[in-house]
Amino acid sequence: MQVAFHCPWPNAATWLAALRARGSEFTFVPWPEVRDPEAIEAAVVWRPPAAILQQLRNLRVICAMGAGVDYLFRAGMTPPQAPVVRLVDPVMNERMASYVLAAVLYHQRQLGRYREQQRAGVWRQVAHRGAADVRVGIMGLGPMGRTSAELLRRIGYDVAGWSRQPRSIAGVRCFAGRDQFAEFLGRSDFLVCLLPLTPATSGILNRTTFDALPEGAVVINAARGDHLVEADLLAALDRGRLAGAVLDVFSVEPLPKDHPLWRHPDVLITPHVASLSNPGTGAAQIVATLRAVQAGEQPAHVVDPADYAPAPGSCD
Ligand code: OXD
Repeated sequence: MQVAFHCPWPNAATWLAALRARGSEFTFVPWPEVRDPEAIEAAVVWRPPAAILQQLRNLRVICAMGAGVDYLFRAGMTPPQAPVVRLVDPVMNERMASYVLAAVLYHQRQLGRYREQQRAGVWRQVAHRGAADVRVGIMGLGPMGRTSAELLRRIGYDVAGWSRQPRSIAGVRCFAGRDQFAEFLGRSDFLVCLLPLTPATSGILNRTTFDALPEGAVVINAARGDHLVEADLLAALDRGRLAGAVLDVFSVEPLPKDHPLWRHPDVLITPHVASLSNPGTGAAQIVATLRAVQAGEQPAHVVDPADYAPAPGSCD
């Protein structure tokens, strides 16, 4: 089976080598070297230009090189016959969980404040709440949300989660659906967004959401930039409704140099690093998907296109 490969990342060569080593029965062809698009039966991609997928008319599967697949469902993007499979990787889940923990600790343990004090040579101890008194609310209880909730719970935080379908996680209070959203927000001192980006979740981090949080809450977004209405966040920070934000993802990446978020004292910015895909484990999952497709079987982790259709969809 010939497999087209499109990866704009600096470690693309490592990915290609990992795919070739694990799936030696497949012919992986980096996109610019594809000579006969009709012969390509599978694609392994990260944010490919629409023109690439449109030329691959005989695709049997599209393997996304990350957990989020929203970009593959933009208008005119994905050939309708090809199922999309996303990465579900325990290594990525752990990475996301440690990012969420670090973001919570940064605020809970006043690390930003101490950094400021250090610059001014100030020795002043600041009180902080213990984990049991910190209420963390995680939006999205897919594999990354669940792993994050479980890690925080183990450490002793008061954790809740919110998802479209009711979920059950030991020790975590689970809310579901729009009806329970306000109650969930009302007990979230930290609001963590790990939702997939769908028409139902785009812009969900907005003024109404912020106003439903406890005064002085902190927002953490490690999902997609378009979940957040940036102007609403800046306004909520400026009027003191929110105490801070930790942002890993942005509507435009890299974040433009003149963007006000860069300079806001209450915003901590990281450059989309919360849970980078891992070539070793990622290639293993992708090769398993290709083998399933070649054997005529249904691969694991196929995305439901209905969740990305322009009607209310997934909040997992
Ligand atoms: C992903 C990402 O979707 O890193 O995996 O953004």
